[in-house]
Parts: sequence; structure tokens; C-alpha cells
Amino acid sequence: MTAADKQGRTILFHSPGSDKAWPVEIQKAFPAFKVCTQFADAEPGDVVAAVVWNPPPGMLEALPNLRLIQVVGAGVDKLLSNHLPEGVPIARLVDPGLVARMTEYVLMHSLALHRQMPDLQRAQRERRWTYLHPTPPKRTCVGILGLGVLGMNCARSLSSVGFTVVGWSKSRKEELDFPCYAGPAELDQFKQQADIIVLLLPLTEETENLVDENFLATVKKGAALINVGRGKLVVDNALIEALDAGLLRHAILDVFRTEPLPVDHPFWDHPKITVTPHNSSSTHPATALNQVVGNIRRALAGEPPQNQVDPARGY
Ligand code: NDP
Ligand code: OXD
Repeated sequence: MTAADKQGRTILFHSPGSDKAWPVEIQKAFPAFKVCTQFADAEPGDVVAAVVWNPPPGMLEALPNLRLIQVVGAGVDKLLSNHLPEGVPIARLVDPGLVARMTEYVLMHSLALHRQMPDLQRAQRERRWTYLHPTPPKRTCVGILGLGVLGMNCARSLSSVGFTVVGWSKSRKEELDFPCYAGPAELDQFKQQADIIVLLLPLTEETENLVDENFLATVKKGAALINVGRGKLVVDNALIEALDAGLLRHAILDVFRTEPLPVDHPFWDHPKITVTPHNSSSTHPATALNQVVGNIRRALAGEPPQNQVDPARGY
């Protein structure tokens, strides 16, 4: 009997609300395995790989022979906030489709903010003919906090349509064709330049509440904010106060501390806030299946997965 014969034969898929094609396609790729979409249908000791999005606490710890935790998304903050089985590799997705949709969203809203669409829409609602002079995108600096897979692609795309771009990340990025700052000591230099600030950071102990009263007090006056990272990067009250005081001119919010955003939350009808329901981007089997299948095959062969997450780093 080979090592492969001794290992379990169940793949658990737990991602309520995702595309129904996921478990079907995984089953096609692994015909000799049982793909369970319900934890209750799986024999815990037989599960070798768990493909998950926000699994309930305790579920993964109950699988003693697990070899891979594959997240069907890019962010792992929720997953890492659970107790997880020791030593089981965790992989996140780097999905070209997710990158492309996120880039569209950031580009679309950066263009709309650059062309002062919130002011024009307000003027229309009030039946005011308000001529706002259009300016070239070079005069608008889009600052991206988080120059990872998503942030870097957004930066390239924004540059290609003519925006001035600056970035900020944890480690220094060399040889980029736009200025990039690194670490807390250089955050102010970044903020002094950005007319539109895009949050594409993971939620970690270091980034939680980064956009607080102090942060907002030192942004360029009248800057705009786009948050597509995670809701907890931003302190809600501080954001509302900064908008009301005119420190910020508008905020585009796709992610929230509590999702769905509670119906009585003040963000819903704030005149300077645009709310979208965490749909700036999403992962699809058409562009991400190969990576999931490849990682399961690697796990079965005893190899580390692609796009492995470092739990100590938090992303
Ligand atoms: P990556 O891991 O590829 O990139 C993260 C970036 O953030 C890196 O550049 C990293 O710096 C930087 N970073 C992390 N911690 C810090 C810190 N303390 N200070 C400064 N920079 C920091 O992630 P992705 O680009 O794939 O995704 C980013 C986030 O976007 C996800 O974690 C998720 O929360 C969110 N997301 C939201 C979606 C939505 O639908 N709204 C969809 C998908 C993702 P360094 O390069 O030095 O490591
Ligand atoms: C993700 C997300 O992290 O959808 O993939 O937010």
C-alpha cells in the first residue's frame, strides 16, 4: 500500500454562498474522492483537504488528518481569528479574475472621484447647473495603501490611464516607476501626496484601526478614501467626523466592521459616503479552480501549496 492509498479520500468544501460550480468542478477533478459540502456528511478522519470561506469555529480543528486549508478568497483575517489545527498549511487565492475585478472597481471610482462625480450628482439632485472644470488625471495622485497582488495591479492600471500614483507597504519595494513608501515612519510622506487614498491592506494587528482620528487629521485637505480592504481598517466615527469637518470630501466603502452593514448604520444615508455590498471583486471557479486543484494535488503529494499564508505575519 502506498502513502497515497493510506490517506483520506474526502475533500470538504465549506463556502456558503459561493458559486455552486465549485464543488462540482472539484469533484470532476478528483473522481476517486468524496467532495462534501456539509460538515455533517463528512467522516472527520477521512478529510484530507478543506476548501473554505469563513468556516465556523472548531470545524477545521475537528479534522485530524487534514493536509491543506485552502481559502476561497484573498483575505484570511477571519480564518486566522479561529483556533486552527497546528501545522496544516493554509493557502489563499491569487485569482487573476479577482485581481481584474478589483482593478476595475478602483479605477472606476478613482475616475469618478477625479471627475468630481459626487459633487455633480449632488448638484443634479438639487437642480443646480454647476460647471466643474475637468482636469487631466496626472493632477490627481492616487495613493495605494498595500502594494500586494491587488494594490500593485491597481497601481499599474491607474498609472496607465495617466494618474499620478504613490504607494505604501510594509517592506520597501524597489525599482517601481512610482514612489513607494514603507512602514509607519513614511506614512506621513505618503499622505501628504495622496488626493485619493485606496485601502488595499489585509486586516492584521498592525493595520486594525489604522485610519483613525490621527490618520485623518493629517491627510491632504479634501482627499477622498476608497476602502476595499477590510472594514476594521477604519474607525467608523472618525471617518464620519472627518467627512463632516471637510477633511475628507468623499468615501467609497465596500467593506464594513459588520457585514451586512446594519440597516441603522449612519454610513447608509451619509451624503458623502457611497456604500457597495462587499462586491468590489470576487473569486470565480473559471479563473481560480486550477489553483485550488493544484494545491490539493500538492497536498496529496506532501508538497507545500502555492500562495501559502504565514499565520504569524497575518496575511
Ligand atoms: P497581499 O498579501 O498580496 O498584499 C498585502 C499588502 O499589504 C502588501 O503589500 C503588504 O506589504 C501590505 N501590508 C500588510 N501589512 C502592512 C502593514 N502593517 N503596513 C504596511 N503595509 C502592509 O494581499 P492582496 O493584495 O491579495 O489583498 C489585500 C486585501 O484586500 C486582502 O487581505 C483583503 O482584506 C482585501 N480584499 C478585499 C476584497 C473585496 O471584495 N473587497 C477582495 C479581495 C481582497 P508587503 O508587500 O511589504 O508584504
Ligand atoms: C476576499 C474577499 O478576501 O472577497 O477574497 O474579501
